[in-house]
Amino acid sequence: MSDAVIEKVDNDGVVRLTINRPKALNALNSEVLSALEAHLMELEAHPHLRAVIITGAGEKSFVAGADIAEMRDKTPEEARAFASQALRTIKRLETLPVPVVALVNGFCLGGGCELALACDWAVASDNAVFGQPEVLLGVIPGFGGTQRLPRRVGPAMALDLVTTGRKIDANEALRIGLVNRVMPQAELEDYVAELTKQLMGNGPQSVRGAKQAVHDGMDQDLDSALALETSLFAFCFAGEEQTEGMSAFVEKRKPNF
Ligand code: DAK
Repeated sequence: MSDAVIEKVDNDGVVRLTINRPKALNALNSEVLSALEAHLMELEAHPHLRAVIITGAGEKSFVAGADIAEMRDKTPEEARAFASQALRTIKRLETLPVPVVALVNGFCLGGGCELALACDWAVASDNAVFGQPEVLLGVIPGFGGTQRLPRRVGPAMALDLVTTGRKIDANEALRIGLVNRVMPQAELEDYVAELTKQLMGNGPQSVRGAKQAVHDGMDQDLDSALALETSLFAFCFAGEEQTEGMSAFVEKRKPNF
């Protein structure tokens, strides 16, 4: 497989994917997108997957967007094919049945921001810079930014970002709810390690169910979404995790999931 994306798997089922084009600030070209999709397809079949961390190589950038040089000469048909590949890949990331954490270590622009928006958690270094600067290049966000950004931060702030193309720092990203945490760069890795440890201490089926309820419910009307929640809640009682979790509480011990 291409080394445009590096995969590291640990024994606990935590997989780390590193977008590896540091000389181009990890911009997403076709090679990166194909490599990322191939890794995600493998992970979809991983029997013991517990969490995924996605980051960019180096200390300067998570992903500085889609590759502008590669996009420059595309025809509308080619642009559509490129966007379809990216949308499909980002959707695979979003629908992995485990928590996905974006470890945002620097520039997180355009397609990079859209990639982070598909993750369940975004933890940013204090030097991270966010934005959807596509309008400065004569295009609009094409990897889901006009849809996932308003769902994450609300339509007013999303419109501000996608129509001005302005960049925001990590603290503003935290304030508007684009990221969950901001950490000094030197502490980012330790924080994400702690976070994944905490997530993995919880029942894996419950975490999957909670993620599915939020994701699938967001696109439904409230009554349908509540019915979905009820089904997923009831389903918890069909497995061993609920018995163990509740027994552990009653017996005043830690659950062994
Ligand atoms: N694409 C290609 N190369 C990039 C890049 C990018 N997005 N970002 C950076 N690079 C490359 C630079 O060209 C430079 O390469 P060399 O000159 O060394 O060969 C290298 O990375 C280092 O960048 P700089 O020298 O510029 O580094 P600085 O620290 O000075 O500046 C920067 C960092 C992130 C502020 C700057 O590089 C920058 O502004 N980059 C572009 C950021 C950006 O505009 N990102 C959004 C890209 S547009 C659609 C499909 C997709 C999309 C839209 C529509 N359809 C199909 C409809 C998505 C669009 C985007 O994501």
